[in-house]
Amino acid sequence: MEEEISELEFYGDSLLLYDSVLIELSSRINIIRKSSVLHNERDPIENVKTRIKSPKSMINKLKMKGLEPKAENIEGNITDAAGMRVICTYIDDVYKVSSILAAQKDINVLEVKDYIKNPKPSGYRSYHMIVELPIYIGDTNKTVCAEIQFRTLSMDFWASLEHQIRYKHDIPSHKMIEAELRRCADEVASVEMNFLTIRDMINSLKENQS
Ligand code: 0O2
Repeated sequence: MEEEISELEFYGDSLLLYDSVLIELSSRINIIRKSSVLHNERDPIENVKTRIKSPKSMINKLKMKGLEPKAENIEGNITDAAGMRVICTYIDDVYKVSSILAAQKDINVLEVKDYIKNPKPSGYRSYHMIVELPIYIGDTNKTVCAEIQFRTLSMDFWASLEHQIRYKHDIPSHKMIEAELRRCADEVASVEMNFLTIRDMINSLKENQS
């Protein structure tokens, strides 16, 4: 069996840049969380995950774009070598947290894909933002890209299960399974809206009491 190439073997020196951009973004997200709590607001974030795209997945992506599968070809062609997933509690938290981050002066938003307003045909919902920001290594700096996926708990629940069941598996598309997964996505979204309504009802009851 062919041995998988390690991250360091494939990415070389760029690995430090991708690691560093994820450290930087995680720290900014942490500050947003701490600031909310300090101002007696609810923490809008449930958890944060980061990943460097696996060499195997990156090699496939480069090949699909007609590029030679080497790390030098990532810059300028592929923006999700570094990826962060921010799991928020409610939909309004997704828009609030993403806009706070987007407003930071040294962060440049290159692209936004709002799969919450426009879900993918699969039923996938998330808010994707491609950003670039300066990363300082010693006394030099370089602009590095990352993909941030903002989603709610329920969107993450659906996407994780769907990913395990189907996404990236080499199975022929099956209309009935696809329709069922879309139905589940709609149901999960509708349950989420119910929770939002209950939350707002509780908040207005609290306001009326005070
Ligand atoms: P991984 O392992 O998560 O990195 P592009 O990445 O630009 O070539 P595309 O489709 O234009 O391709 O990008 P898009 O729409 O922004 O989505 C890319 C990522 O979103 C995927 O990354 C998944 O993480 C997630 N995603 C998109 N569609 C689906 C879906 O139908 N189901 C699930 N579960 N996740 C989805 P990668 O690179 O494919 O994989």
